Order: sequence, then C-alpha cells, then structure tokens
Amino acid sequence: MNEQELMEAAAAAIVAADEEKAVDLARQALELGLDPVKVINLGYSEGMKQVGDLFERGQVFLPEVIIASEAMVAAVDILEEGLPEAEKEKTAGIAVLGTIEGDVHDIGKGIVATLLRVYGFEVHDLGRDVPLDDFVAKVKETGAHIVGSSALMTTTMVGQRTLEQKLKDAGLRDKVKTMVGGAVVTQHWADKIGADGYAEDAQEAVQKAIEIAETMRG
Ligand code: B1M
Repeated sequence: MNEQELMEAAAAAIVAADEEKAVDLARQALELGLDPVKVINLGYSEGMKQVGDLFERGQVFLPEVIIASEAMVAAVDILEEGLPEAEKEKTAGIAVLGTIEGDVHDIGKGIVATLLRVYGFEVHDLGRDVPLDDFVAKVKETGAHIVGSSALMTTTMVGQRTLEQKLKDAGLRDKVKTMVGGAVVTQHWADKIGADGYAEDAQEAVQKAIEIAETMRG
C-alpha cells in the first residue's frame, strides 16, 4: 500500500467507524515510516470531516459519530508513538490550552497539545468544556506566553471573543498572546475578535506558536 492509498483507507476506516481497521492502518503507517502528523491530517481527520458532513445531512446519527471518534482517538494514540520524544531540555514557551465552555469536542485540541509538547512547549491542557475564567486563572498562575482555545461549534466560538475581553479585564492581555482554532474558526474570525494567531491544523498551530513565542522573547 502506498502513502496515498493508506490515507484514503484511513479516511474510509473512520467513515466506516471501524476501529480495528483504523488502528491496523496506523500501525502500517508507522511501519512504512510515514509522517504521523501528515497521516492524521490528510487521512483520519479527512475521514472525520466526511463523518461530520454525513451527520449534517442526516445520513449518520450521533452514536455512529461517537464510534467514529473513538476509532480516530485509538488511531491517533498509535500514531503519537511515532512522534519524536518531547524536548525536555529547553522550553519553547508556556501554553495554556482548552476547548471553550459548552463544547465537548477535544480530539483536535488534544493533537495540538501533543504536537506543542513535542516541539518543546510546557503545555497546560485544561481539557474540554472549560469555563472561561479557568483559562484566565491558569494564565495568571503559570505566566503563560500563549493561551489557545479550540471551538468546534458556532455556538461556542463566541466564547473565544469573551475570553479576549476577560483577559483584558484581568489586566493580562498585554502579557499573553491568544491563539484560536477548531473546525468553525477562521482567520477572519481571529482578526475580528483580535486574537493574535489562528491555525487551520495542528502542524500550523505549532508553527504559529513558535513564531509567537519568539516575538515575545524579543
Ligand atoms: Co460534533 N459537531 N457535536 N461531535 N462533531 C461537529 C463540530 C459539527 C460541525 C458536525 C456537523 O453538523 N457537520 C457540528 C457543529 C455545527 C456547528 O456549530 N457549526 C457538531 C454538533 C452539532 C454536535 C452536537 C451538538 C450534536 C448533538 O448532540 N446533537 C454535539 C455537541 C455537544 C457539545 O459539545 N456540547 C456533538 C458531539 C460530538 C461527539 C461527542 C459525538 C464527537 C466529539 C468527540 C470528541 O471530540 N471527544 C463529535 C465529532 C467527532 C464531530 C465531528 C464529526 C468531527 C470533529 C473532529 O474531531 N474532527 C465534527 C464535524 C467536523 O468537524 N467537520 C462535529 C477531527 C479533528 C482532528 O479536527 O477538531 O477540527 P478538529 O481539529 C483540527 C483543527 O481544527 C485544528 O487542529 C486540529 C488538528 O488538525 N485545531 C486547532 C483545533 N483546535 C485548535 C486550536 C488551535 C489551533 C488549531 O489553537 C489553539
């Protein structure tokens, strides 16, 4: 199986909510020496997008989405074993991450957290459905350089704008840079709410975070 075929098979395994197949393909990807991040982005995430489209059209239902996401998590766990060891010597920066309150989608945010760790960030992952005040408190406690929020729904992305305001109210907005992401979030939204960074996927999130951390060190 070549790289392209594996990507397509990985996406298909997610659409079929076939965990065994998804995991088997993840192992094959590592054996073939493929880039785990590329396989996640172009294979499994592509499958999740298709599941989302089918769900929106009423062609699959919530239980199937749950099973598909479990298959994705299991495959990503395997692929993460193929990532280089997290940098322990140096700290690229401190990042606080979480999914906005009211939103339980956390697969993508988890991938972003893992990659940031691999690239040397000290990551405080607050999880999902995170109250906005918890982001603010964690930034204060850790002196974070970056606070990143993920939102997957139009109803929860507005929380990212409120978070900007809460950071200002707490007198922290000039001390911490903000990053936003998640399926419904765009560069346009990031600009509109005054966020410092936006990324479409986890790889881009790491690039942006590194750039942001560098500008903060001066
Ligand atoms: Co739900 N869901 N879901 N869901 N779900 C969406 C988001 C939806 C778009 C599906 C659809 O209708 N097409 C839709 C939202 C519609 C909208 O608002 N526009 C939706 C809905 C409606 C719902 C429920 C309300 C359904 C219901 O109950 N009737 C409910 C919500 C409950 C709640 O949150 N209160 C619900 C529930 C669920 C499950 C629990 C079943 C499951 C989540 C499991 C979990 O996360 N643990 C689920 C899933 C799996 C999805 C879809 C199908 C896939 C999401 C996913 O994991 N993608 C999704 C459809 C879609 O996204 N197209 C959908 C893979 C993941 C790797 O991508 O998270 O985008 P993503 O992360 C990427 C990038 O976005 C980026 O990097 C990641 C890796 O490359 N990124 C960042 C993410 N965060 C970042 C942060 C950054 C930077 C980049 O900086 C800080």
